[in-house]
Amino acid sequence: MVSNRQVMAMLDELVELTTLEEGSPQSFKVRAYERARRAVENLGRDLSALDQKEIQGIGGIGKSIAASIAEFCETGLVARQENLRSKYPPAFRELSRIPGLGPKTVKMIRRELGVESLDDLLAALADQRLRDLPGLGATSETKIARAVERLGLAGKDRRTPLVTALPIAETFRQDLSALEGVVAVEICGSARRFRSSVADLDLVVAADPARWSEVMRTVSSHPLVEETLLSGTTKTSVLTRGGLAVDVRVVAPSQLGAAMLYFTGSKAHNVRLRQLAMEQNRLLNEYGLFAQGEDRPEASETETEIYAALGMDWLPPEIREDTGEIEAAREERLPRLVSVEDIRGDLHFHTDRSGDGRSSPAQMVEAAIRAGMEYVAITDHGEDLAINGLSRAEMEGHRREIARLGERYPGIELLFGCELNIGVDGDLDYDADYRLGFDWCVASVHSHYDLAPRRQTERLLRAVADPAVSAIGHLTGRMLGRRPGIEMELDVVLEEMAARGVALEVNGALDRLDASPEVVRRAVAAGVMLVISTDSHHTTELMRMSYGVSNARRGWATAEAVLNTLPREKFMEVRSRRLSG
Ligand code: DGT
Ligand code: CA
Ligand code: CA
Ligand code: ZN
Repeated sequence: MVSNRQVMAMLDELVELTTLEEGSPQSFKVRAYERARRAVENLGRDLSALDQKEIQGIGGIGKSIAASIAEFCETGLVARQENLRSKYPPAFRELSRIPGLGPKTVKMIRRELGVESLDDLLAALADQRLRDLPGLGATSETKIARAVERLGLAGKDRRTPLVTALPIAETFRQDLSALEGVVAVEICGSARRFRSSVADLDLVVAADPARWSEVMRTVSSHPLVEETLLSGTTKTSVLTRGGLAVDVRVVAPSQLGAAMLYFTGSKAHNVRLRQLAMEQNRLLNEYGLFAQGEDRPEASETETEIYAALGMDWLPPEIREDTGEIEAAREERLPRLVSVEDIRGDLHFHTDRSGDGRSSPAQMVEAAIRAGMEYVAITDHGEDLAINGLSRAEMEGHRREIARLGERYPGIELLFGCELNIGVDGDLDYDADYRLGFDWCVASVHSHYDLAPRRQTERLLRAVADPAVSAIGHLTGRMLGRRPGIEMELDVVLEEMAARGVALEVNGALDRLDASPEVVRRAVAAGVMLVISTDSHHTTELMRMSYGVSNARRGWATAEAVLNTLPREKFMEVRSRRLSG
């Protein structure tokens, strides 16, 4: 049976393919697929239970896309998608994800230079063949080469961003969990450790051994799978159509903890644990922890039992990198990392008053209440963000609406906020006085990603120095796998933020995860407060909080380091103290 998630993956791929075909992400057809994808995302029912007429009745889905969805639900394939796939194979599609290479450009270099893959592109760059093409030049050649390098696209260590990999992992998890005899399906490897990119996915399935072959068959014949790379009785490796490798292992339920521990890694963490076991005359492997010469494990069913037997508390996967976590746990000085239950508020939050927001203020507030938030800062875009922002007059209407909502929902504190755009020289929206009228401002970079680090530093310092600014949003502006972030003198910026009491945002959007864990760790060390925010533009995006939390945990953040773990009264008090200087 086809899941809604699989339909969404199909529509995502059609967005990408059609962008190439039409030569623009703004084309009418591309937008129709995007609209349909959102409609499916927000649909509370299973698509596979509907016929074509009923699908067409869903708002946002037109006749021809409804037919494609019905075709997909029936056959697992869509003719249009198959045609485009053969026209634009995965190796070619990868090129269009490089910043500076739009769909028109990749098609031109294919036509003019025969560039079909990354290797071809690297060769063309090496021979300086791009600079003679219309619209390109030596500068664009350098930019493209640098983007390829910084995205880590070159060579064997090619990685897939978590934002692409996680939905695939979740699809396998759901589909395998539904099988008879399957007790648990756990996403392990670097995805569980929440690295922002993965080389491959690692899944561990605990199942009745009588059902193992059925599990392996289901993996190989999964609709997302292009090719089986390896198939055995307990391990199958497959390649998805998008080119991501997935390793699936089945184990007996009694061995689940040992397998999870082993396949979560990291390798360095595992090596240290095994050494530790050896020093205690024990053996640790993927089947369990064994006393010397024994066949029956001392511990194997849960990770907690194994860690306990080794003399430590369970370690959060996000910090299993051998950067001091094992010593800290053994000496009982491991900090208690922030968890999603600690979070009381969301401080970067949009409504449809921003051009890119998609739910009304009332819907967003109700969603925040459902998510258990005690306070939110509604931070729609300021006027400078050309297509999305609110003029001063619109902001005033918005202010009144938020005040009305505040009266209607006394259970939640609504802060009237703004996401200020940081201009090329650090200038901000509106004027200094007007900005001070907001309850909470997050200031973020949305343009000019290529300035020299010195200029980026100055730009940020100016924004940080503005008394209206409470937090810096998505610090580098990176889009994982698509756009490297800005480069700056990080320590200088963090020092200024600490001095002025400006918080650093950890943005929960999976394609941002900005600030990165490395920056989080340095920020906390520099005395900068953190805020973890969802940057939601729709009611379905509040769940990003858990991603932001995981990313902050990778940077060893505790609840005390995160401002929005404070209860409502305490938070309001701290905020007004800062405002009064
Ligand atoms: P990546 O590169 O993003 O796929 O990162 P991981 O950590 O998922 O690496 P992967 O897929 O090669 O292996 C998954 C886990 O399996 C790894 O985190 C630890 C474990 N593992 C793999 N190879 C070894 C090994 O040679 N020794 C030990 N102790 N563990 C290993
Ligand atoms: Ca992996
Ligand atoms: Ca692997
Ligand atoms: Zn935003």
